[in-house]
This record gives sequence, structure tokens and C-alpha cells, in this order.
Amino acid sequence: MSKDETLGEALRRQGITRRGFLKFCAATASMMALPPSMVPAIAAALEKAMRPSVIWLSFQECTGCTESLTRSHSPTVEGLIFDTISLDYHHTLQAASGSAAEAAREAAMEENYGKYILVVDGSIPTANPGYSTIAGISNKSMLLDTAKGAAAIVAVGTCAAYGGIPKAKPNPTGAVAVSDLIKDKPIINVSGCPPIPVVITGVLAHFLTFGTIPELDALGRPKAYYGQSIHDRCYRRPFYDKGLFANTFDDEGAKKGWCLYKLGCKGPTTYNACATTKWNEGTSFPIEAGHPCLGCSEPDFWDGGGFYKALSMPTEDITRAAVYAVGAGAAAGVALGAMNRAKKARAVKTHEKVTINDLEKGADDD
Ligand code: FSX
Repeated sequence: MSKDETLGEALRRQGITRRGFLKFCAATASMMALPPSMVPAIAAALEKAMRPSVIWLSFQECTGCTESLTRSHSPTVEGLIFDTISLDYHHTLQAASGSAAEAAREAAMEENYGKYILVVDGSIPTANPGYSTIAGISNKSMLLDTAKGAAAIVAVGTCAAYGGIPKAKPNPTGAVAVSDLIKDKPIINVSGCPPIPVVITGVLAHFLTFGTIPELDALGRPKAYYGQSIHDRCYRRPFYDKGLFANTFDDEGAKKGWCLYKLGCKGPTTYNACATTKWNEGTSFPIEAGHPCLGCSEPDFWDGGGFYKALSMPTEDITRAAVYAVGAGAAAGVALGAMNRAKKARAVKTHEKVTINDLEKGADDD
């Protein structure tokens, strides 16, 4: 696809039928978490869409984010790179290295100044410019330079979005997030360690289709994917509501698939789409495999008080568990539970951030 032709023109040139095109649009709608009624609008927008240029920088990270992208299934990464976007520079996937790679970055910036999407994974060390360099350029300086001509920045992974594991105490490199250094560009945080591949491609597809960034939550994440907590959409939620918990990884509750809350599940304080989108082409997600959610899409998840330490149990749920145990006689307990549920529902509805501390405080207040 040449950079001067629209996506619609390119697809027709490749012999894609109208039916095939609409199928692609339906897949794009689902990838962007939009309803099927949006398919005609997406088709109209994609007909006219130009191929955007993408520059992808990787700083302090484990390459899990790129590994995640290369496992996206709709569209395939090959399609994404070669047909839909122009990935002009990617530290891990490109063949060029050293000064040849830097020349490619500079050429892409010059050619598409003001129009390219900058994708960043990894945090940026600020304690010493020599901690992480590429072709002799410090990460901070490369970010500041490349951000200048970007139309928008996608911070892929919790490291780029919030500092992630490199920022965990005692943060020896002085790691910071992209948004700590860049203040004058739209930034979309696609958090998760790693982030869900379909969410990465969904955000890029949104920009390609509408030329705008999606609606974001208070932490800069697309609401379409991060609007609800893992707990809200978890298939084990009915067990939580009935007070049925696994207490160890091999007890009867664990074998019966009961709620993992007491084993440290951070689902109630974690906002992401794992429970609905799932992983590996929609096969499963950690909780379905019997492991508590670690809360990896939230800021400072590594310092959050222990992966297997239970969040404090809100009294409403102990009350509800008691009601299930003793029958309908505990009307007062039900009323108290309803009041607290309403309080929590309000927080979820308005997407105020419900943190580990809030839940612990809620338990004390109750
Ligand atoms: Fe961080 Fe990504 Fe975790 Fe790893 O690039 S979000 S350590 S999965 O690789 O940045």
C-alpha cells in the first residue's frame, strides 16, 4: 500500500470484495469494543483513511509488550504492519541497527512531521542519562526529540504508562512514565504487564479509522477497555457474592472454581478487559487458569502490598456470606450490605478509582 492511497483504494486494488471489506470492518468494530451498529460508519471512515506512520520506541522493559503485539490475532501483526499502518521504526522488529536504524527514525519523523503516531513501551530512566541508551542517545532525549512531531503518543504497557516494574521501590534508575515527561501531546495509556494485544491493535485501529484518540478514563486509558474492573466482569463473581472462596490453591473451593479473593486477587481494584477479551485468541485469562489477578494494569502494582495478600474483606460481603449461611433472618445485615453495595456501585459507575486503600478503609468504616 502506497502512502498516497486510501485504505479503501488499497483494498480494492488487492481484489478485496465489498463483503470481505465489511467483514474486516466488523472485526475492527469488535476490536475497538464498538457495537455492530458502528460498522457502516467504520466502513465509511476506513474507505478514506490514509496509512498512518508509526514510530515505536522501546526503553526500560522486558519486551513482553512487543511479544504481546506479535500475538494479536485480528488483524494479524503482519497485516497490521504491512497493510494497515506503516511501522517505520521498531527497535525489536526492524532489521536495521545502529546508525542505519537512527537514520530511518529521523527520515520517518521528517517525512511525517506532525502526523505520525509515536508508540512507546518501557519506562524512562532519569537518575542518570547513561542508564539506558540507543545508538548513544539517552532514552529521555530520544523520547523528547521523537515526541515533538507526533500527532499522538500511545504508551504501551504499564512501564510506559505508569513506570511499571522498573519504578518499583527503590526505583534505582529514577524510572518515570511517558506522561511524566511529555505534557503537550495527547497520550493514550494502554496499561498491562503486558497489555492485551487486541487492546493495542484496537487503539491503533481507532486512530486509523477516526483520526482521533478514544475516550479516556482518569488514568489516561481507553474507557472501552478499562471502564470496568476485572471483578465486575469475572465469571467467578457469583461465588464472591455468595461468600464462597478458595482459601488455599488446592482446597475444595479451589477445585470447585470459587472466588480467589482470599488468595490475593486484585480484581476489585484492577481495571482492564482480561475477563471479557481474554488472552491467546480469547482462550483464557489468569483467573480462569486458577491464579489471582495481580493488578498489573494499575499504577505501582508491584508495590501494592503483596500479590497473594488478600484485600481487606468489606463488611458487606461478610454480612452477605452470613445471610447465605443463616437464611433470611438477618434483615439488618441485608440492609447494611445494600447500603454499602450502593456506595461501591456509585464509585464504579462514575469510575472513581477504587484502590486497595479505599477497600481497606471501607472495611474499617463499615
Ligand atoms: Fe513493561 Fe513492556 Fe511489563 Fe514487559 O514493553 S509492561 S515489563 S510486559 O515489556 O514494558
